[in-house]
Amino acid sequence: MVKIIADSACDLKDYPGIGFETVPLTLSTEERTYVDDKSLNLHEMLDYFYSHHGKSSTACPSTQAWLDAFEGADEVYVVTITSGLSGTYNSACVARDQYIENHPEAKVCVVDSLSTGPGEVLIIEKIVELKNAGKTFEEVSSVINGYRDKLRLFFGLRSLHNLAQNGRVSKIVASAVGIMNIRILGTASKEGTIEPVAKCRGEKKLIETIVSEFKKIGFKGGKIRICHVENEALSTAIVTKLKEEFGKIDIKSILSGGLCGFYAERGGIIIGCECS
Ligand code: X90
Repeated sequence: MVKIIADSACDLKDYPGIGFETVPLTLSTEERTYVDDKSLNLHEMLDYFYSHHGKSSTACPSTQAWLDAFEGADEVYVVTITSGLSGTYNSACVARDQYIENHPEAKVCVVDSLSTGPGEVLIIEKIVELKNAGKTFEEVSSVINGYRDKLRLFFGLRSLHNLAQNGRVSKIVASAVGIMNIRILGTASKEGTIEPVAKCRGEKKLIETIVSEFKKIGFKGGKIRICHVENEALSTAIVTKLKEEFGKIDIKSILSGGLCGFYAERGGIIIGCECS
């Protein structure tokens, strides 16, 4: 049996027509833990974290959680959030080694997205496409990292508070935001870490800057996937603008899950695109 397994930072709940599962990260304060699975209520979770003034943190899936998801499969593809910001890739690799030790006939390929959310989605969709085209494990695993390297990720955030509090971005970068109406536009570096691009005053300016960044990287109309944190209006405006600029493109937007929602924060948007 073939399984495609991603951590919950991919923001997908299901993937009909293929053996797809997600393994949750968790989000905690000293008094409560949220499991980022299908039953999570994003709105309630965000309300809780905004009303909570103590420390909050997140944790990657355990090796055992990955092993439980692998069970029953002899061909596994795992897609994880960037190893530059999370231990998730590492725990998946430990699980892969253990699984192969116990099931010597099994094949497991772990892909470090060097990205998150929509970047993971694009990789998952590519694996599905290759498998549906009848490609073998060896064929898929030999091309998938090359595909990953052609992806780009941008994000527009209203606040970097949770990223800074958890040491994922420097306090200096974070202090630049938080001012009314300022959005920070950032990108994933080649190493899968956060790289600030620009500060934008208001969403109109943010959208214009996103378009100019897409031009700068030589975007030619590849696939685009978006996740937003309760900001349908911004995602719709970005979709409209990108279609206007680049013509007929395959572009889809979804609501974020818990992990990306916590870090990108309310109003935030994350955009992944193919860029050859
Ligand atoms: O292991 C853990 O506890 C998870 C830590 C995740 C930390 C960062 C998640 C960021 C999600 C923010 C904007 C996108 C940045 C992506 C750059 C590669 C969303």
